[in-house]
Amino acid sequence: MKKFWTILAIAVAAAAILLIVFKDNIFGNKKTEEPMMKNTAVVVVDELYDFIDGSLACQGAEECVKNSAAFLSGLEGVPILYTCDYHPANHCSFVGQGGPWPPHCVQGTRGGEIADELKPFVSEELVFLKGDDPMLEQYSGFEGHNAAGQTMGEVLEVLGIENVIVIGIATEFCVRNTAEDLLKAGYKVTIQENCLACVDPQGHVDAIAAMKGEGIIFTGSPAPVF
Ligand code: VGL
Ligand code: ZN
Repeated sequence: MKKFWTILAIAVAAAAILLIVFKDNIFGNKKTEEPMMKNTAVVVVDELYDFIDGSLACQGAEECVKNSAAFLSGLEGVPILYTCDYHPANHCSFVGQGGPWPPHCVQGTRGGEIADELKPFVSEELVFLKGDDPMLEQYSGFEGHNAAGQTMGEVLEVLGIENVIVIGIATEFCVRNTAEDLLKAGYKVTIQENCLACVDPQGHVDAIAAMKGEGIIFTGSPAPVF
């Protein structure tokens, strides 16, 4: 009889060990079953007509918009935030006011409109305007504001976002500044490299090298034009 109890004890112990070791296989692992994209948002930077076919048309912009639309259409349940350069006609960055740029993305003009291909993914409250102070250049969209006056930083916080995927135009100006502000604010930042366009191809290459050095992650095959 003693032998019976010994064998039973060993069997119970063995079953308990097997249960502990293989519990994820038996019951499923809650952690890895959570959707990968749960804490992720996408930020689409300045995919606006003046940067696509207008006064500041960027290299690779058509390809960038096409790839961006394909990328966004494959997402489900991921907040998609947009930044929009939104300048008054007398903005300090324009050549007429001593700045480096031709007039672009002037409020109320087609040049400041989001590309039609990306419109299906736009939610009004996730559009962040920037560069609307005539005296202030604002490449980063992180402190841009939506119609309700909330900044991108505030909205990302409310949404519980930890990972941000950045795409858009231009690599070496608004994409870089937005990505760097996100990184500084503590987000894990990934750039989808086939969804970029630039003012200057060498500037694009240099900006990517610098961003990689800072800890920004690059994914997606680069567009062949670069
Ligand atoms: C941008 C130049 C001037 C950009 C904005 O979106 O990268 N570049 N304003
Ligand atoms: Zn601008």
